[in-house]
Amino acid sequence: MSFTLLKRGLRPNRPPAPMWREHPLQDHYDVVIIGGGAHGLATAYYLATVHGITDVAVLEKRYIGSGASGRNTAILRSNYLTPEGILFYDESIKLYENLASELDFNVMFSQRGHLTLAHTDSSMRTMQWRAEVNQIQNVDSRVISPAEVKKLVPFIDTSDRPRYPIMGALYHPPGGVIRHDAVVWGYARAADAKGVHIHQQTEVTGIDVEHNRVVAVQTNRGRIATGTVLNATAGWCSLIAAMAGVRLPVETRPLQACVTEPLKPFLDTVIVSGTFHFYLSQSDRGELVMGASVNPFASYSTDATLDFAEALAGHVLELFPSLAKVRLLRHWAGLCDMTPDFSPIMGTTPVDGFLVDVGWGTYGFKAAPVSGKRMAELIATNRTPELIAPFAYDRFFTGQIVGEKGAAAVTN
Ligand code: PYC
Repeated sequence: MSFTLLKRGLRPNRPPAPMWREHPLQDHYDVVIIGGGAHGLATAYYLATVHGITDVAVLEKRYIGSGASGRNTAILRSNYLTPEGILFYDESIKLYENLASELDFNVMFSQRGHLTLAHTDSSMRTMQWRAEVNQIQNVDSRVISPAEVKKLVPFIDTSDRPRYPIMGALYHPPGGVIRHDAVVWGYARAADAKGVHIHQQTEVTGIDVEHNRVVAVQTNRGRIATGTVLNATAGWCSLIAAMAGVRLPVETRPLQACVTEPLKPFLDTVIVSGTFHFYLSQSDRGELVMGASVNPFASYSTDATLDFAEALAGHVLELFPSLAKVRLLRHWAGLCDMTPDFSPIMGTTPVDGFLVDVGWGTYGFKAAPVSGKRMAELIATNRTPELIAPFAYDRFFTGQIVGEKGAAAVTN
């Protein structure tokens, strides 16, 4: 045992140093970011580190990471369908690959490979399509046979017993899982160290706009004058945008997920089955982390429902019958802001100084580093980076949509 470890072990129990500080709420900030999730905190971090803009407040109505950042199933991948989406998520994966050393914080990114199973002729065609578009963009992604699936996942049933037997899969080796809380905490700590103010329990109650320009944000703790506001919320993005008079083409749907009791490690890839409506991975703690599609109705409820758990379990057991006796441990829901084309809305809005990084549907966590970096660039330079230009708000008026529904983990 090293001397330092021994010294720490013998030291009287001291509470760990806080990872970010509390500050009084100032009555002015250069930039106000609404939403203390991975996107908002990443934007604050890149504003401070890359652009030297540190007079920044991140406002979070509960605690940081309490929204979609802490409620997703932590899957990362870049095997999308559109060239715009693939380039964008590929930059995110590259940033994630380096994030632990950049933040000096272990975010536990495990690039264990990602398998999207195909059970029908039409999904085989879509997988082939995705593989080809991915390869053109230099993203490692290929269609593999059921025998290769079995080699990667010995416990999966590749026989013709399941209701929809496995016909092949899209294999994406760079995909994997990450510790989502660590990403939030790592960005928060690094942003705080650069002077960003993180305000938890600070709810936005209004946005003041004068002559079509943002001038202030109203909160439950007071008014903040500012010329730049970024809406980086998930679940509430259309309500926040409405405060500035901006209407978003977004419908909010709950997405449920759950984990089982811990098991010995047996699964070291991420498994997705669109036909059976589930995705599954095993966490470092041994729990199986599972989810399915969004609820079939718009709602702000984060209730977990028995029929979801029942259906999910039935579908997982089709391909993993040996899990029949495994018990569920936790079950929760998060809120997903769905856009008509399943792509996000990033950039400026018709209101000067009011920017958005919203509408992430079920893809948001994967994009936190790249959207943070590129939104920070937009705020700092007043120029929209090429990588995010296709996701502009006005595409819904010009008709230049970026249809990414075909790359959804499961059909929504
Ligand atoms: O797009 O990979 C995905 C995903 C998994 C869970 C929700 N979305």
